Amino acid sequence: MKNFIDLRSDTVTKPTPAMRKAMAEAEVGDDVFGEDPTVNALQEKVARILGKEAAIFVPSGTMANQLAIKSHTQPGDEVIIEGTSHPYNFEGGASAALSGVQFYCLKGVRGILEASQIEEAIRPDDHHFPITKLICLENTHNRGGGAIYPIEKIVKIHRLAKSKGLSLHMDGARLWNASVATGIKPAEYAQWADSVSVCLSKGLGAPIGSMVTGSKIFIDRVHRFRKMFGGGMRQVGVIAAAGIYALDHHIERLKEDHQNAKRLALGLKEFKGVSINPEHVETNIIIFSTADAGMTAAQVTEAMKKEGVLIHAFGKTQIRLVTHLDVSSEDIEKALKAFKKVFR
Ligand code: TLP
Repeated sequence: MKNFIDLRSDTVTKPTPAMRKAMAEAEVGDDVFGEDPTVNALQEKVARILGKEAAIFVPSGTMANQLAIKSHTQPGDEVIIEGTSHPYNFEGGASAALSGVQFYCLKGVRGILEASQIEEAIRPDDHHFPITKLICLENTHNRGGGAIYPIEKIVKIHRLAKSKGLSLHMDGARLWNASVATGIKPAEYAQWADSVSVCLSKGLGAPIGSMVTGSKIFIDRVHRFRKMFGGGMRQVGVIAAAGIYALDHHIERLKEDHQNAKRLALGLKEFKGVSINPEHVETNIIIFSTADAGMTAAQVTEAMKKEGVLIHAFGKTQIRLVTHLDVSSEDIEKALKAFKKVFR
């Protein structure tokens, strides 16, 4: 949407001129034959960054999560997951349809679960029950307002999973944000999970693309299912080049998105009727409630659009804002002026 300040998601970024140049100049081959040198370079790079044996390029974060779930489970298995997680809420029921698994949903605090909650949810070895096979975590947590999974909680969940013979998948669509905000390297997070998915097309600004990482054997299995799901692509180096460019140039700058998100949250807090805790804004996502302003999220969204700012209504009175590469600090000040008018 031209000339709008777009705070709906960090998925809306457009490739920069330098990224487009890298894409145009990419060497390509047929990736279904494993012959695309740019895809191979990207896969090796991401595996190295996450400290995993292997990585595979896939079209979307949804496919990354679904391939991981499919590769870890058998039909009828149970997957322990947080109730506001992405795979449970925003992937079209894919895990039921494509993997035949059921979710055991737990209530987290801003998306974050405790190992003790998970322990209680693990099924006993009894033929009445489904077989618990997998635990899924989301770092950062989207519906949790970009909440960072504290690493000590991840370690505890990892120990629990290993002691019970379960696999652990981390949806790291925004793991880069967690890493930049905490200084904890992506590989330090990734070492505690059997598989980690990451997105190149959110905060990092690539137009398309996600990765699944894990052991060589696991990624071979993902590769087979990627073909089955129709995710094998041909001369896809043109897109992989954008991912390589993003990893080289757009990770450190996520700090700016986090500062912009904090500024936005602190500004919003000043408006009567806005319920927000700026301390909860740890990365690039802001969630606030309009209930006390006597306005629905849809009304606020409509009014903001008239002011040239796009935002995302998340439920009846909840709004989500996401900062990213294509939103400057000046845009944040403009958005705050628009909110001021709307909440006056
Ligand atoms: N999330 C999108 C929407 O689907 C809600 C967004 O705008 O934030 N994991 C997480 C944690 C995500 O937030 C998303 C995208 C995905 C996976 C899926 O990625 P894509 O959109 O590439 O399939």
